[in-house]
Parts: sequence; structure tokens; C-alpha cells
Amino acid sequence: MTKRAALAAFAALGLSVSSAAAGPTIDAVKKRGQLVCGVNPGVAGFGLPDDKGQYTGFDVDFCRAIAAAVFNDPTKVRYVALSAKDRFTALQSGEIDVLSRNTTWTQSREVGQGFLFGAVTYYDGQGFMVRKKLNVGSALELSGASVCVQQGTTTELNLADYFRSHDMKYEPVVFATADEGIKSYDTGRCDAFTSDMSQLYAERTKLGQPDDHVILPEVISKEPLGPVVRQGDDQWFNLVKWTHYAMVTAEELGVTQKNVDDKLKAPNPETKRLLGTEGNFGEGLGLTADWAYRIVKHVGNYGEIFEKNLGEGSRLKIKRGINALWTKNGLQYAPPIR
Ligand SMILES: N[C@@H](CCC(=O)N[C@@H](CS)C(=O)NCC(=O)O)C(=O)O
Repeated sequence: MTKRAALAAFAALGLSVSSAAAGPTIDAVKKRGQLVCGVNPGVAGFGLPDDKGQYTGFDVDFCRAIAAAVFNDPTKVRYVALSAKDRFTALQSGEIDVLSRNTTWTQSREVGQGFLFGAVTYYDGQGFMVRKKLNVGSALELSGASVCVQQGTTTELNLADYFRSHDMKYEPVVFATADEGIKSYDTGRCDAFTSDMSQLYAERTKLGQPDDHVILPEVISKEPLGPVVRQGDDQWFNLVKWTHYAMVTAEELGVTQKNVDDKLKAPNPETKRLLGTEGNFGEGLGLTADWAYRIVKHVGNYGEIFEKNLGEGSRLKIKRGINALWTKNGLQYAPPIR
């Protein structure tokens, strides 16, 4: 039978093609009874274990959202803490199902390394932090500075580009972990510390005297951060991607962790499709019709997760900025569920 004839036969039986072919990753996750999620070993707001080893953070909540969609239980996750350098081998080798660790979407990480980025969960950009007493108001005044930077990151590459394109000299001081880098900066080993802006706010809280340091205004790069999967499993890729879009859609429709049960009775057709009271948009993902209801019920909508981990409800107090919804002059925009 040709592929087209097979598809026609499926259609005649009322079956969708996606429900006929279960993806290998979702099968493995279900069989294991647990999602294995690669996360940050220690950046507050994104991924950080407490003294009991319990992970919290924006990227961690993304893992919890997938587990909620699959198992109706956000705790069914095993976290694997990964350094910047080791994160891609862990994904490539199958050690983790998904990487949710402040990772920048770049062309070569997809095309060259065989990965796919599900969505942009956080639009970031790279910046610099310096001591106030250095009296520097702009990154353009950093010529000749020593700069602490982490190995295996886009940060390292952008730093080189920035100084080269402005014809400025610098001395990179390269570290394997953020902890080593920030400690060295704190002891005065480098004049500046560079990373994604959001992480600068997080790392500043680790300094002896956080108020003695400023974050310079320049944003020197685009760092679209998001979850990463291996190429070759479209269903899993879709599940990861639509987990994010379900949370953004929930925010857009005013569906929150608190009101989600009431919203099950809402007449709005978009809300009905999101929560599975109309249609079955979970099926093609290998999930039940209430997949998005489970995400919001257990973890929350995009705005709630942002505020809790990074915004007003957190120590970081990061503004939504370009991560606001598109209806509020931001970039967060979800394609329709229909
Ligand atoms: N978004 C950049 C940088 C990501 C990154 O690893 N940033 C460092 C700088 S704060 C980090 O999270 N380190 C955590 C750690 O080593 O504990 C990338 O994807 O390369």
C-alpha cells in the first residue's frame, strides 16, 4: 500500500495518523513512570535545589508542567543537574528526555548538533555586572578589563564578538561553573562578570554585598531560552512545544491555577478547547483531552510561573518586559489550539 493509500484508509476509519503512531519518547516516559529532565545545577529563579534536594525554578516548572500533562502529577520528574558544557551530551545520549536549562536557541545547536528547540520560554540577552566603585556606566568603557565567563556557553562567544567589534581589549577568565565564576568575581579576580541578564540578577544575590554591584545597561546579544529535545521524535517535540503554548494560552484567556475548575464551565470556545471540554487536542500528543487543564491545575499559567520564580513573587523581581504577552506589547504569543 502506498503511504497516501494508507493515510486514506486511516481517514476512512476515522483515525488520525498521529493517534496511530505513538512516539518513542512518550512511550519510554510513560513506561518509566517518570520524566527525566535536564536542569540547571544552581541558578536561582531558573533551577536550584534546596537543602533537601528539591528543585525549584522557572525551568523546573517547565519539567513539572510536562509531568502534569503526562501523569497528572507534577512530581513525577527525575532531575539531572547539568553544567553548560555537559548538557548537550546528556541530551544526545538519551540520558534525559528534555533539557530545560536556560539554553539559548541557536542555528548550530539545531542544525549542527541534531536538536530542536520547542519554543522560547524566556527572551533574554547578555549583559555585564561590575563593582560600583569601578565607576563604569557603560560596557563600552570596559576596554582592558578582565571578564569572568562560563565555558561552553553562547556567553563566551558573544563576549569575544563584542570586544572585537568595538575594537576593545579584554582578558577572559573562564570557569566551568557559575559558582566558581561568581566567587572569583567576588574576590576581585575579574573586573566584570558576564552572562544572560536574568542570570546576572540571580548571581548578584550570591555576592557578599549585592548592592555594591551594578548591571550595565547594554544588552549585547539575543538569548532566546527554551526547552530542547533530540531530532527524530516529532510527537515528543510537539508535546514539549505545546506545553509552553498551553501555558501562554491559559494566561491569555485568564485561566489561572486558582480559577481553572470554574473555567471548565466557561462558554468561551477557546477556553473549552484549551481545557478539553470540547474537542480532543491531547490525543495527537499521546495525552488525554484534559492535558492543558492538568498543566494549569498543577503548575499554573505562563504569567503565574514567571511571577513566582522570576518576578514580583521572587527575590529577583525581574519585570515581564519583552516576555509579556503579545497583547501587552511583549513577544509571548501562542498559535491557536484548534
Ligand atoms: N544561555 C546561554 C548561557 C547558559 C548558562 O549556562 N549560563 C550559566 C551562567 S549563570 C549558568 O547557567 N551556569 C549555571 C552553573 O554552572 O551552575 C547558553 O545557552 O549558552
